Amino acid sequence: MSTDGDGGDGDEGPAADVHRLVGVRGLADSWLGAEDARAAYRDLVVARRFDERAMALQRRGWMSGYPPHAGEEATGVGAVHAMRERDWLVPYYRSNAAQIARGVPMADLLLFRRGYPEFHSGEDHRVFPQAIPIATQLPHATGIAMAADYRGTDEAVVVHFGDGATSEGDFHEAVNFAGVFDAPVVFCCENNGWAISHPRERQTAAPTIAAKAEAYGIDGRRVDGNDPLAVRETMTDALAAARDGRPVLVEALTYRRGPHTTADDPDRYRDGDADEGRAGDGGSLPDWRTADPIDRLEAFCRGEGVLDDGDVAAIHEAAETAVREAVETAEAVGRPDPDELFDPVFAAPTPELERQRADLHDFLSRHDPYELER
Ligand SMILES: Cc1ncc(C[n+]2csc(CCOP(=O)(O)OP(=O)(O)O)c2C)c(N)n1
Repeated sequence: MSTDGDGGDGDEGPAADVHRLVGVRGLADSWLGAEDARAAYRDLVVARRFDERAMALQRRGWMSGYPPHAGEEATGVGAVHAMRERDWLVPYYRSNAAQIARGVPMADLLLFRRGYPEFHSGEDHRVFPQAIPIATQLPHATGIAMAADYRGTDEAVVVHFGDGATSEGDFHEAVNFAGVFDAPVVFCCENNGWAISHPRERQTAAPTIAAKAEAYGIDGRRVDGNDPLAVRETMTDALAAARDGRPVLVEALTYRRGPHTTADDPDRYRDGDADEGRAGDGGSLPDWRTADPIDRLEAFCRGEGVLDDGDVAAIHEAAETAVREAVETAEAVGRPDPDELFDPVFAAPTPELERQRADLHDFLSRHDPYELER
């Protein structure tokens, strides 16, 4: 697939450039099988349930903030299902679904949000910590890929980021380096139509995010980001190319349904009804706002005879149990020590850091940050 995204006639237009499976083909027209579809469904359901419980935990003051991913699960799940065990995942703050699919304990993800720095990573699963600053993880991903290449391994790297991140200098440096040094990395952009209050069409004048690949001499591809099977196909091809020294920029089209984070109120800057085709091109592509990845995959799997009522009920029940146990594990850990925020920053703390530590202790002596906890 090319980076072409600026219209054209008939099948040459942007819609034709978007790789899809659900709603377009059957499993018989893919190398994926019944168990692949079931596995994708299981991971989507767990990730959605995690998101719902995490939102509720934040609302009752258990953690200070949370960036929901409802509706975007398929991009992370599909990408992770394309990875090999020894590949590396470099996530950002909206990548919980990818991390869960990769095996990072859900309790750890919750405890990271609770304020425990030691619970931020997934070393056992070759998952880096979630990047909170925009795009800083991209040069890291290229560096990890270059290191894997120098060491002569066959490992590749998948890095996730939003559409807003593609406007950062770090994006340019990371993709440029990857192109020049043939780094085995796949840049997987989760284009959810918004960067907080900034809509996609104000983010870049480029016709698509994938089109940006051309400037770096690498391949750019677009995929239905609400279809984990299409994402898996695209990412599998992209990872094969990356292992061959040809990095790829993948643009997964999806939609941020909820607020940017629990601190955000999207009603102040967007009108859901007028938001049609924000991530896509209008016309023949699904409406990303309502094309729910779970509903779509479930209907697809039922049609393929891959899931029935009993399977669906069992998968939802197992997800409920897994998330409940993760929440119980996290809740049992107690409250983090605020000094842990400062201790790992420098070997010897700077005067400014000590001033900030004193300010925090002063604040905590006057306010109870856990007053909402029940
Ligand atoms: C370097 C940096 N600049 C600004 C911010 C504030 N910020 C947090 S999220 C965000 C928008 C990011 O949007 P996008 O990359 O599209 O990802 P999304 O949140 O939509 O998944 C911004 C500007 C930040 N975290 N880091």
